[in-house]
Amino acid sequence: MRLWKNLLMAGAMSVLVVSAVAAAADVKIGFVVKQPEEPWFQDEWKFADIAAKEKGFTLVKIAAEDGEKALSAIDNLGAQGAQGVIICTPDVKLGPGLVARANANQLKLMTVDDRLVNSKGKPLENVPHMGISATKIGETVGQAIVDQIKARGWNMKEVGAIRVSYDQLPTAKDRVEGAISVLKQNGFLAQNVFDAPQSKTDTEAALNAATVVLNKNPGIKKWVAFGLNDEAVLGAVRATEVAGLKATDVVAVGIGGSDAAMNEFKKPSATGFYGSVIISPKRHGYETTINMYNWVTANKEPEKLILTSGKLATRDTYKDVRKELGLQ
Ligand code: FCA
Repeated sequence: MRLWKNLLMAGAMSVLVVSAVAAAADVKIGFVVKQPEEPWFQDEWKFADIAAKEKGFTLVKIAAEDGEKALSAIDNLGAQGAQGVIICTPDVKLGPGLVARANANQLKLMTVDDRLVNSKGKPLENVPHMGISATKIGETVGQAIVDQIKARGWNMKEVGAIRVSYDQLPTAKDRVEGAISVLKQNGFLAQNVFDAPQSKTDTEAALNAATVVLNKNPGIKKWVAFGLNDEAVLGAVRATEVAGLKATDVVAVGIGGSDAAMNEFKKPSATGFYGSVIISPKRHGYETTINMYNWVTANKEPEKLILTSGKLATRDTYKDVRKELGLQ
């Protein structure tokens, strides 16, 4: 009797296991990013791939550099029979359009990094989102800069700041404003903060924008720089080099910690790129994808808003910080 019961149980369990595996193999999830050439997004994809492999589902990676491509990526995923999509959109104002398109294709929608907004600029709170705690991370950038200004014995009132900006993106604005608030609290002069608006969020656009600021202010000999990511800040650093400033006269702190920053730290001598607040592509790639998988397979809806933290790293500490964050 006991034996029969055990055999029956075992049989039932194997049916369960087999059907769970079959379900995973049927799952298809899209991961759409706005800038596939940026190391941060490559890392996100890498960690999303790890999640897909672990659970045995298909991950479809799509690059969407503009709104048109983002919308057709959603249609494409729908046509392929995908059940969910995670997107870092090239334009957050596409929000309602993307939601409508995802609904029409019966796709569950989550956003990563950049949160969708409506026509009034308010976040679409119903779409589950994982972003960074932008203001706080910006404050960490500001504090690192203030500490270096003090360590180098500079007169705070004579220092200029390049604010590499992309204000149409709320997370970008929050990051730079966080940095500025800490600078001001420490006696940095508001009139010495110069806006360098990027036309797009890459190094070249930042270099061009920062060059204008430096050319307009030849009287300022010591500079700090910050922006939404490492690429933006590296553009400002390159501009200071072209302008003939020495690395010791520049304190620039980025956000990201992917290869863009690591390669700079690996250079034989220090540049003006003093540090980067390392954020977690593992959480943004792996965890978002697992959350979507659980939503698709177990109807477990993800938290509406998850904000991740960051940790300052310099050329002296980045190896340890990366290890600590599980990024090695
Ligand atoms: C935005 C930026 C990226 C990265 C991400 C977390 O999407 O453009 O570089 O910082 O937020």
